[in-house]
Amino acid sequence: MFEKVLIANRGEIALRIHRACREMGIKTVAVHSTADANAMHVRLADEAVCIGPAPAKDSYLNKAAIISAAMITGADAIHPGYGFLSENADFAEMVELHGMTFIGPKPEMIRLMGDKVTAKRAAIESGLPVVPGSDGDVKTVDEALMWGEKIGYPVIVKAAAGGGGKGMKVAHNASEMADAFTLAKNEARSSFASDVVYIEKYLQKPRHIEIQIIADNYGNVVYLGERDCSLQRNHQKVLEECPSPALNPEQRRKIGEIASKAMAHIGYTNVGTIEFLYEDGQFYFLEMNTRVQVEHPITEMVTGVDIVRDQIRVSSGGLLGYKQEDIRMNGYAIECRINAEDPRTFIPCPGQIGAWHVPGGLDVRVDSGMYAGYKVPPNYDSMVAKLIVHGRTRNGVLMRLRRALEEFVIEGIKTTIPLHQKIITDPEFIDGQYNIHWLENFIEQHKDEIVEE
Ligand code: MV4
Repeated sequence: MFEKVLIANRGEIALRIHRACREMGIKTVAVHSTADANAMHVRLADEAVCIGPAPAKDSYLNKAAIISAAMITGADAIHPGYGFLSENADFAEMVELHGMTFIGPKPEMIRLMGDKVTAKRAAIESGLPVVPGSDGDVKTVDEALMWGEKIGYPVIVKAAAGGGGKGMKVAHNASEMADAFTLAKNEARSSFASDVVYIEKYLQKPRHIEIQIIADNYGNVVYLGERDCSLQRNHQKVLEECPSPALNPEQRRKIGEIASKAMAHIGYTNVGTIEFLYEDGQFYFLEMNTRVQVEHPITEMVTGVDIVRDQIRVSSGGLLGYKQEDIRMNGYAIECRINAEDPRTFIPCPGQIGAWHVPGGLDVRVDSGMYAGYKVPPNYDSMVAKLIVHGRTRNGVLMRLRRALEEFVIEGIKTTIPLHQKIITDPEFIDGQYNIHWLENFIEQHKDEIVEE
């Protein structure tokens, strides 16, 4: 097992990793920017190293500074968390070249899944269902038109290097294809290093359902159920739930087994999430995330598995220690992402937190790096807390969530708590009747009713 882990991240995930390390008897090293000198992860860690100024590119994305900090403090592994360098294959390689362990999958896996075209090819080869489309990159408008005829409209043109919805354009018919293709290609070129694009049938009302998997280096792969992440705004998840209200146990078992088999076939190790679009009872592979995700706690609450602890264990060469038949889905869990934003306009509201009181009680978990008096810096993501609520039934969870949101006190900054309060009292949401477009329509229709107390 590792003796010392450097945590190459900030905020709640840095704390989450620190906590797992502490419980495993592992020493921790925090790294931080000058803007984060007073952050909780810096206070709690055994050691802390300032790695640069506030802009992420000079600190949390500064590979050389992070590796130097790890070498100087004698860390034997680096945990990248999510975002920042977590899916950077070059960084993972650099960590290994310096004789340390990157807590994540092998660099080749990160690279394979980072390119959506190669990821889709690997998905097909390993038996995952995919959206019908071009089997590789599409180079010209004529070729794009050919695929449009073949698959049938509407189609979507996507950047191979894509993510966060960038470089994505829908063509509803042949006359829209030239523009969609050119726009997607140009956006891909300016947002990423690559202008490679591919084409898929456009699904019009899918849900976003993802399967959590964990695998050790000895061929053991286990799936930990799914999360429904359909509630998004501008490709930012807002609320996630586990299990999905759209699946029954049989459908869950089927897709879970397909996902596990595919990961075993690819030789994937560590934690990972396989994203699917789900429409009319069918799953379609979308992409794979090769990191621990923001919403991993809902899976932990339902399965009882400590995902970050087990990730660290398998990274150090340990056995997973349980089999698929040991995993039981126990009840429901929902996570609300609470952001320092205006709940109507979503404009970030960094600033000093006044009063800070978190809800508690049975089956209520708050993951946050905030505290009373803390100054939320303007340089990073606006998420200030994750409220995760568990219960035996989905209705019970919604009741408990309503209570917990009411109990939450955050003064001094605006937050998205009122948005969550509005969402969870909506009849369609209560019925579980939603898809990836539901939240944006809901906000459009109800924004005047989203009010702060
Ligand atoms: C799609 C799609 C419909 N059909 N692909 C958006 C982000 C990127 N990772 C993939 N995305 C989509 N791909 C096909 N063939 C719709 C989306 C999409 C979406 C997916 C998941 C969650 C929210 C979304 C919001 C808009 C579009």
